[in-house]
Order: sequence, then C-alpha cells, then structure tokens
Amino acid sequence: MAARPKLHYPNGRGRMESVRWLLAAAGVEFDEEFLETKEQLHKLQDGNHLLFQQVPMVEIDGMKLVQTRSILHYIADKYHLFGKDLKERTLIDMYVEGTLDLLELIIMHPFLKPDDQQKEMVSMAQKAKIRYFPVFEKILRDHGQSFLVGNQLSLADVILLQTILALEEKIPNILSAFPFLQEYSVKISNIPTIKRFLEPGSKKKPPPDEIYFEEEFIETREQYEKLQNDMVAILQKGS
Ligand SMILES: N[C@@H](CCC(=O)N[C@@H](CS)C(=O)NCC(=O)O)C(=O)O
Repeated sequence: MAARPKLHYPNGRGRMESVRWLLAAAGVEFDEEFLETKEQLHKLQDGNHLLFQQVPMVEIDGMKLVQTRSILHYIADKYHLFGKDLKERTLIDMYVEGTLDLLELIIMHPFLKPDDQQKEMVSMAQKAKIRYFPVFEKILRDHGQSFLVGNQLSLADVILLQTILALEEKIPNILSAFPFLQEYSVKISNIPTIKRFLEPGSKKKPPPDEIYFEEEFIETREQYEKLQNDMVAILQKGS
C-alpha cells in the first residue's frame, strides 16, 4: 500500500489549507508534520528538502512537492478532480486561479495592521461581490448543474467552497445576493468526504485569529504585531 501523503507546514491554514481541503475531498488520509519553530524550517531548508526553501511541502509518491498550485494540480489529476479533457482542465484552472486570488486576500487579512483590517475587509467584500461571485453565480445559473465544470466535483469546486466558507466566517451574509451559490455551497458541503472535513475533529484548521490569540505563544499585542509583520514579510517574499 502506498504511504500516506505527509504535509509539512505550520499548524495553521495559510497556503496549505487548500491542500488539506483537496485531499479530504478526494477521501485521502494524510499525515502532518507541523513546523512549530524557525529551527524546524531551517532543518528542512538545510537538508535540501525544499526546492525553493519554502513550504508548503508535501511528500507524496516518493516526491517532495512544493509550490501550492503544483501540489494542487498533482493531487487533482491523481484523484480525477481535474476534468476529462484539456478544455475542462483549463476551465477548472481558470476558475481556481481567480478564486485563489480572492482566497489570498482572506489569508493575508489577519496579518494586516489593525487599522488596515477594516478597510481591507470592505475591499475584499466588494471584490467578492463584484468581480468573483457574479461569475460563478452565472455559470451555475446558465448550465443548471451541481458542479462548476463537467457536472462532477473538481478542484474548482473545492477551492470555491473553501473560499466561500472562509469569507462567510468574516462576512456571514456575503452570499445574500447569490441564490445559486447559496444552494451550491450547501450541496458541495454535503458531499460525504467534504461533510466529514467540515465536522469538528477533522484536519481542517480554525480561523487564524483564533489560533494566534488562543495559543499561549502569543500573549501580548506587541507579540501579535511582530507576528503580523513577520508574516507579511514572509508572504510578500513568497508571492
Ligand atoms: N509560491 C509559493 C510561495 C510559498 C511561500 O511563500 N511560503 C512561505 C510560507 S507560506 C515560506 O515558506 N516562507 C519562507 C521563505 O520564503 O523563506 C507557493 O505558492 O507555494
């Protein structure tokens, strides 16, 4: 039996959360090695385990995969979540890229300075409602099917649901003007593998604000701000 994939990343959502979502949706069990300290990251970097010195890194099928999108593509292809031909695959890829642009804003949000968070929340909501959600609402309305592409679950559905739910945590009524997306989101959430992932006790990670404030290693506002600055520097360096 093939070894279970092993994920290397901090114990938080960040860029790895989409990979967790996808593996869970595909019904694949996986293990996680959490990076809790800089020393652990340096050990991986010094040991030549990271092609570009960055995580996410996923050990799978004898490879050490890096670059979030490459990881997602490999898993989607392997588990038949990447369309039936080149045209479907490219549609899925376009939908995923657009959605990831929105998801990136959500991932960065907790690490902004408190003064910038409110402004960014408004701009994020506008982008979702004006640029991204109308596209997916129209696709679902026009083809009348349950999934975005090819009438079967794909990477595009998994990333879109992840993004919708992450945004709803911050702005609960974000889908109010999008009836097709509302129905879609409920249907995709009820696919058995995804339903399990959404239940307590799964490997889905909580919203970042909860971790950073609840865990003991962040005790003061100064520490939190330092973490914000470090994370912004890291994320910007990596983008
Ligand atoms: N394009 C890369 C970016 C990866 C990235 O920025 N990773 C950050 C953590 S989320 C990292 O490893 N930073 C350490 C560094 O750049 O030295 C991807 O999508 O995987």
